[in-house]
This record gives sequence, C-alpha cells and structure tokens, in this order.
Amino acid sequence: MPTMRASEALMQIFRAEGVDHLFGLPGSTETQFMDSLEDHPEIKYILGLHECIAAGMAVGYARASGKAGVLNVHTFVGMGAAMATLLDAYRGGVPLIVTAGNSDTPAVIREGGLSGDLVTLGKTFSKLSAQVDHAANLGLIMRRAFKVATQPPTGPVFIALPQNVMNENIDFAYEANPPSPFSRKRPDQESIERAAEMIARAKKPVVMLGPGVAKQQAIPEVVELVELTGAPAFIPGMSSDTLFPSTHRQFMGASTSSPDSRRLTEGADVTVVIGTQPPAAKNVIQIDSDPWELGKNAPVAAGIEGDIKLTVAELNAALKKRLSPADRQAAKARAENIAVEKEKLKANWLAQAEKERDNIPMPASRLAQELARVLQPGTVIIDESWSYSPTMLQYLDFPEPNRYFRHRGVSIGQGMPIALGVKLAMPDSPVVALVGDGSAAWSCQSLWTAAHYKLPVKFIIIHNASYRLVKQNKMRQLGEQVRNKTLGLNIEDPVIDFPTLAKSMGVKGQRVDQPDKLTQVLKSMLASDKPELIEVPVEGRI
Ligand SMILES: Cc1ncc(C[n+]2csc(CCOP(=O)(O)OP(=O)(O)O)c2C)c(N)n1
Ligand SMILES: [Mg+2]
Repeated sequence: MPTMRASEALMQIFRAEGVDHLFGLPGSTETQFMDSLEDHPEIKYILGLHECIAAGMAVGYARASGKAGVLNVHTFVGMGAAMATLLDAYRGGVPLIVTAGNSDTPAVIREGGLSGDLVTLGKTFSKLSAQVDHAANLGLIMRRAFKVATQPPTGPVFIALPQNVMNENIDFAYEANPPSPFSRKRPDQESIERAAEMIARAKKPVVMLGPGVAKQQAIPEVVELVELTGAPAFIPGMSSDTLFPSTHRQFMGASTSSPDSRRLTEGADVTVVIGTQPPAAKNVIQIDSDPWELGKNAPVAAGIEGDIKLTVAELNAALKKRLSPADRQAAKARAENIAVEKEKLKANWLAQAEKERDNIPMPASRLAQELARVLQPGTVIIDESWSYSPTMLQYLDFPEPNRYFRHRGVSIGQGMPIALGVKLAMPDSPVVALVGDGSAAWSCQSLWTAAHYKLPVKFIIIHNASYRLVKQNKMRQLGEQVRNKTLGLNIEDPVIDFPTLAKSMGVKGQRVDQPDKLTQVLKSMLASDKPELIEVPVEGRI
C-alpha cells in the first residue's frame, strides 16, 4: 500500500466516491485539507463567501445531481455559521458530507480558540457525527459517512478532522462502493392488498404528494396511480420539489392554496399520502420509505413502509386487478370533473390578473405571465419568492422531474445558493432563481460566486422592500388591526439597490419597473451566457 499524508488519502476517498465538486470556506484548521485539495483539480472547489452560501450550494448540487454534496467549513464557527441551512438539510433529508477541521487532538483540552466539541455540534444536524481521532480509521469512517448520507432516509453526516490527524502519514488504499449498492425495500403484500381494496372502493379519493416522491424518483408510478383512481393530485403549500407534471389535468397544486381546491379535498373518503406527512383526513393510506414518518402525528388506516417507487408500482398492480370496468368508468368521470374544476379556477385567476395587468408597481401575476412566455422548455426554476410563490406557480409549468426546486425547510436565503449548486449539477439547463428581496439581502454574496465561477444563473429579485410573508402571517394571526404594525418588517431607508450591489460583485444588474419592458429585458437576460440579475418592483400590499 502506498504511504501518504492523511489529507491526501482523504482526497483519494473523495475521488473514489465520485466527488467532483466541493463547497466551502476555509480557515487555518483546514490547512492540510485545502493543501491536498489543491493537488486535485479534478475536484472543483467552489468558494462561498458565507458558510450558508457554501452549504446552500452543496444542497442544490446534491438535490439536482442525486449524489452527496460535500461541504468543508472552518471548525465550530464555520459549522455555526452554516447551521440554518444544515438544519433544513437535515429535516429535508438532503445527503451531505460535512467536514470541519479541528485543532490538534492533544490541544483540544486547552480550549484554544480554534478547537471545540465539534461532534456534539454535528449531532444537531446529522445522521452520523464523528471525529477521526486516528488516521488509520479515516477510510472506515469516510466509508460510513458516504453510506449513511446516501442510504434512505438520506441526510447530512458530519466528520471532524483534527489537524494532527490530517498531517499523519499512513499506508492507504480505498475502494468505494459502487453507486446505489443497497437494496430497495419492497412493501409487505398484505398492506398493499388492504390499501388497494380501500382505494378501489373509494368514491372520492385524494392523493397528496411530498418530497419523498422526488427523492425516490417515483413520478411515473404516482401519475399512474392518480390516473387509475381519478383522484386530484395535491402537493403541500410551499412544496419543495417537482412532484408531478404540473400540466396534468388532475394536478391541483398546493392543497391549501384556495377554498376552491379545498372543495376537492373535503369529504374525501380515502387520502393516499406519499412521501410526506398526512393532513387531518379520514382513511389515510401513508406510504414512506422511512418507518419513523408513518403515523407519527396522526392516525393512519394503513402505513406502508417501502421504497416509494416500488411501493406505488405494487399498489398500482394490486389496484388494476381489482378495478372493474364500472370502477374505471367512475375514475374517468372523476378525472373529467377535476379537469373542469381546474379550468374554471384558471379562468378565474386569469380574469383577475387581466384587471391589474398594467398596474404600477407591477402585480406579481404580470411578472409571472411575462416570464412564462419567454422561458425555454427545460428551464429549471429555483423558487424563493415566498409570498408570491402561489402566483408564480399558477403560470409556470413543470412537466418533467427536476424542473422546480425550493429549499426544503424554513430558512430564508437559500434560493440563490441552491440555484448555483443546481447549475453546477445541470450545466446544460438554463437556471432561473426567483428571489424575494429579503431573501436576496440575506444571501447576496452568492452573486460573487456566480461571477467568479462564471455560473450563468439568472436572478430575478422580487422587490417589495419588505418581509411581506411575515406581514401576511401576522395579519392572519392577529387580524386587520395589525395592518399598519410593521415593526421589523420593512427593508427601507435605505431601500436596497440590488443592481448596484450585483455590479459590485461582478454581475450585471438592472431594474425593470415598466411592465411593458419586461419581455424584452427578460429575453436578453435569458440569452446571455453570464450570470445576470434584474430587480422588479412588485406590488407589496397585503
Ligand atoms: C433565517 C430566517 N429568518 C427569518 C425567517 C422568517 N421569514 C419567513 S419568510 C420571510 C420574508 C422573506 O422576505 P422576502 O424574501 O422579501 O419575500 P416576501 O415575504 O417579501 O415575499 C421571513 C423574514 C426565516 N424563515 N428564516
Ligand atoms: Mg420582500
């Protein structure tokens, strides 16, 4: 076995595991790591100017590529700075390998400035948190890290790398597992038969979809289930992934988006929930690959554990055996009703949009309409438009998988870095990020990374000089009397000038406040091979 420094061995592990991009922001405890990484230009290092930017890029990269994203940060301070994104990545099951340098193991006891109990901190956002205390264990620990991150339920792992360990010389050889070496779990047949029986007898079935459908690439099977049952397909409000072809006549969008769509769920006699948590409903059939998710918050009539793709395929097969010609006819009639309802809803919102079309500031519907008109097929949208997201989703279509990404979780400011990570994973697809001004203010350093690495992501900043979603929620909670109570919710005095900010980071930016100029500006921005930004002042009334 060849002898090498442990930090070099680590790079060989990364290479063997198929890592081609590594995101980070280094400090002195990462000296050996960075020195060895520099000897491996085949692993492209992408610097983020804040740890949440680096972490967000790793998340976007992981979600778009299907591989683990790799992030290296600076001891406990780098971990702390990345935490908002890492906590969301943990809840959202994003496979990440997170590493941080630590000072020499004998020095940790001295509580020096760069050392810390990184493993305890790592436990808050990871499936596995460990420190490599002996260089001889590096291969074993990293093998486990890649296995644990990518084996369902997927998620982040954390590995601390003390400097003295990275400096050790070891005899080293490593063989990675092939991609996806682990079997997928089939559901138990009895549960499938019971669920199929319930669905076959249902008069008003509903299907609700969550991120598990995207993670386990189950869209074709889910489409078949929806067509067999004649049910409307819903996604959660603020959905995070492409879960269903939005152009399908039975796709009804977010379940909470309107009283009209609630009409389709009320009185449902069976609700099939796939890869997410069920709402309060009768006769819930919940399908998930993670047994913990089944029935954890609400009663379920059937909780089926299994790989989502395999499970829905088996459910479809069992259902087909049970459906009589009359059942199929009834399903067809249900589907037709849904299509009619969908068209009615569309006509309503289009009529409303038409009335406000030429208003200034521009309504979000106008921006969405113009954008939908100029986007090339195959464009990937990263949506961080918060209070405007439901409007954007009315106009934008996502007929194929991996065309829509929103962060899985809560933290603002993930849209811009996720867009960069997605672009790195899907270099041939146009990538457009729709970002609220509050979120863009949080993550504007992303623009520097876009310029530096020549990543032609197009940023559209939806500018209302406020945290409008929080205002809306406040009104919902406390009523009309708080309409003018906006403590901490306006971003004014000064209003942020994003085109100037972008220019300072090497990205061309312009403001478009005239609706009739939008098409032209959008077209030229989308045709450019460089990152660009436009700031669009949008109606922010609540
Ligand atoms: C780290 C973090 N801080 C605060 C919040 C609360 N929050 C949720 S949405 C939002 C507003 C986002 O503003 P913007 O991006 O401008 O979108 P808008 O609400 O104006 O549509 C805030 C502050 C959060 N989700 N995450
Ligand atoms: Mg805003």
